[in-house]
Amino acid sequence: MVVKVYGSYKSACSLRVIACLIEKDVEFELVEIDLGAGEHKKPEFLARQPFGQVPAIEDGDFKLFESRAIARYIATKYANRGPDLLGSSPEERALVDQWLDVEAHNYNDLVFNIIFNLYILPKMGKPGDQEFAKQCEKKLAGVLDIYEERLCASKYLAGESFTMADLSHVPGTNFLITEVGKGYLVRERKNVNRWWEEITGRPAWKKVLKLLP
Ligand SMILES: N[C@@H](CCC(=O)N[C@@H](CS)C(=O)NCC(=O)O)C(=O)O
Repeated sequence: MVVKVYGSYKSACSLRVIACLIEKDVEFELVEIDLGAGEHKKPEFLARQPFGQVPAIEDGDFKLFESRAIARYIATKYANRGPDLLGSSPEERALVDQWLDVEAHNYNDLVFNIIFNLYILPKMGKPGDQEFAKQCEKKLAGVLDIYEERLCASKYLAGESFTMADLSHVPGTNFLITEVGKGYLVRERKNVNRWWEEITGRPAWKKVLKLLP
């Protein structure tokens, strides 16, 4: 069964799902939603995702939205295929969940606000809020200092193997580096840099990069 992903290669949240599908070697088809044209706010898409945001998926008759929930669903359904992204013992699973929650609640918004104000708004011909972006960068540096400490003690965020917690960070951070030139936030932290090289050097992420416009 081919999983249909309603999203965009320009969206970090869609890439989170696509990276997971590729890690798990699950066949998928991207149904491109044109964000520039506001297709995600039209009734047909709102029937899939009532908040008007990509991505959403269709796996046979089963429909789901929210990128992290989708990624967890795929990793659970295809647990016996590819790397174990969720952990096997209750403790391993809890650590994956802990760092996934950190990504969702302490990391993602800061990255998004920097990209939104320094890249997306200017691209739309609107001035971004430079001061707000600066404040977010300062807070993000503080979060990355905590990551540096964690990654000094373990190879990956949730322990010694690559999991969903690491994968979930990749698409947004990639945009932060490539579109906004904030790679120094990673490079200037020895263990964060080592981790970043490791998680973006994976064959699955290299395949994602080849799909990008
Ligand atoms: N929590 C949602 C967030 C989805 C999200 O923010 N999607 C962005 C693209 S990465 C989007 O659709 N933005 C357009 C909008 O919010 O109008 C998820 O993880 O799926």
